[in-house]
Amino acid sequence: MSIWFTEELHPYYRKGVQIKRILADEQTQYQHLQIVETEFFGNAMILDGIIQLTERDNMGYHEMIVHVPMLAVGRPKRVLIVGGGDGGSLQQVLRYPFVEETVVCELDRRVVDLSREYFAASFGDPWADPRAKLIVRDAFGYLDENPGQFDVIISDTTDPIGMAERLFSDDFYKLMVRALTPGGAAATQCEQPFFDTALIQEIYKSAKALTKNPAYYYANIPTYPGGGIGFMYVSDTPWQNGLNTPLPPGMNRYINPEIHQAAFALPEFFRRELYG
Ligand code: SPD
Repeated sequence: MSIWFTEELHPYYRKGVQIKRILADEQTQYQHLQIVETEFFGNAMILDGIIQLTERDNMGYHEMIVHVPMLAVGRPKRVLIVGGGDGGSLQQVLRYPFVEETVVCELDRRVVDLSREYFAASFGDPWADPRAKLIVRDAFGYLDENPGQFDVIISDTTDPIGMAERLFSDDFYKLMVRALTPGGAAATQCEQPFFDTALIQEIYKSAKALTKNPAYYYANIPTYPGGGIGFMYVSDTPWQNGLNTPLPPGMNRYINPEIHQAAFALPEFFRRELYG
């Protein structure tokens, strides 16, 4: 008999993955955290019933949310990851030898602990790198106390539901841009063009009011609704600067120069909605 996990992030759309076994299942202080072994996608993390990552397809997410702003800035030294307790973004940031410090500001310590246990085969142990610093707290306060501190900020969050909703607000974008150094760049988890058009429009409006060169880009991730997810690039520095910067040492599984450029090409219906 096969067991299926079905996700229903949107009331009108469902997707499922076949499960081999449940590896961890607990209610943390903040959320329902499950790690499962799937039939095809390797281990997967599910938070409050929503797939956050799988071993097989997370690379499109983590490589794109990290390398696009990192390459645009050129030689970033200080990086902040908001959320990202699974360590996937941290692993990618630490590939850059010139990065001196990466702060991960994650609310839920259990996400870090269980990820170290169940995703070591994919992410290694980036937390053991002396350049990694974990801060377990809400990102709003941390951003507020750290203006002008970070060359790159990655907002690697869950969906805008419950406690994470504020991370998609104009107030959050203001604090995030304020925490950047001049010429710094941020990239944020920015949802799905088909399902979340209005939200993305709002976020683009905030980003446009705060920086000169925001832009939306997209990656294919089969286990996310609609088969992929987008990111908002937020910076005065054009993302195209990154096309001339070499990727960091180590193996890429998703990004290459062609994908980097093509990710910013948007389907016409959505390009019109976003850029007019
Ligand atoms: N709809 C799922 C969106 C998940 C975004 N968060 C992924 C976290 C991976 N580090």
